[in-house]
Amino acid sequence: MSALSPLQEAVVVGDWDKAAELTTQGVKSGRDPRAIIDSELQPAMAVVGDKFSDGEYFLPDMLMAARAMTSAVEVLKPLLGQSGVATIGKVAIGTVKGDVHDIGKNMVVMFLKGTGFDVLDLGVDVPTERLVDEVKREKPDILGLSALLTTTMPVLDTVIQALKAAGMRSAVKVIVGGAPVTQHYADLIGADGYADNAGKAAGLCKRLLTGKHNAKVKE
Ligand code: B1M
Repeated sequence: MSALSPLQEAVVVGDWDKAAELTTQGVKSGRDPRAIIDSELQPAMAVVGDKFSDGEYFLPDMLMAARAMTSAVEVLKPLLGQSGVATIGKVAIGTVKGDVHDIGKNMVVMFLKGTGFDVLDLGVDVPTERLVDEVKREKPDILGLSALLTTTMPVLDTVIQALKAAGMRSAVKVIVGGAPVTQHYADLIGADGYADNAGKAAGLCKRLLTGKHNAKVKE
């Protein structure tokens, strides 16, 4: 990646106060919150991932960067969470068992709320049995599943199989996402949709609930 912006630099080095301050400045100067996420914050986390892959960063460095990213996202949250739109459906969402990554999932939650969805955030490392139980109990229109590791990606399939075994598959649309997940994989496991970013995930959910119930939607 070329030179980092000051905000990206703050995220990459894990300076959470500065990340929040620079995000606040960006918003005050009229920048679109979604553009700050797409063009600055997400690429900064990709740099962090590369540094981890290269052996330059270790777990504590990733954690500090994650905290800086979260403090920046917290500044943007109220701006993205106010849609003023009546609830258009209910989405239960969680990161699958064995996976504690939640920044991307939290961004999807933010965008869903901003689009007008009622969101039940189930958190991270959510056991498959609990996901099935929540679908039975809470009756969401859509179940959103996030997986960030190649080792937890197959759990997306496990959840879909568990829903089938419980006779609940047709009761809920299932959408999947997370860095290693692809449209091809989503099709392979019979998910109803896939999105590669939070904004698209919210758009996908909206389309799934507005007349295209039986069609697979690609994002
Ligand atoms: Co982890 N980690 N991590 N990590 N971590 C990755 C994912 C990794 C790619 C880093 C690397 O090696 N380059 C690598 C995975 C390699 C692989 O599996 N191929 C990795 C690893 C190896 C690990 C550990 C195993 C490290 C270790 O212990 N040795 C460990 C696993 C822990 C576990 O889960 N069991 C681990 C731990 C951690 C921290 C806890 C330190 C921290 C997470 C903190 C947190 O989430 N609260 C962390 C971090 C920060 C990362 C990186 C650097 C950043 C992830 C992130 O937040 N990205 C990451 C590198 C990378 O992603 N390049 C990495 C920003 C976020 C906005 O993007 O989550 O992709 P993302 O979400 C996007 C889209 O994917 C999509 O929309 C989001 C927003 O646009 N999306 C959805 C996500 N969910 C969706 C759901 C949808 C739709 C779209 O529908 C439901």
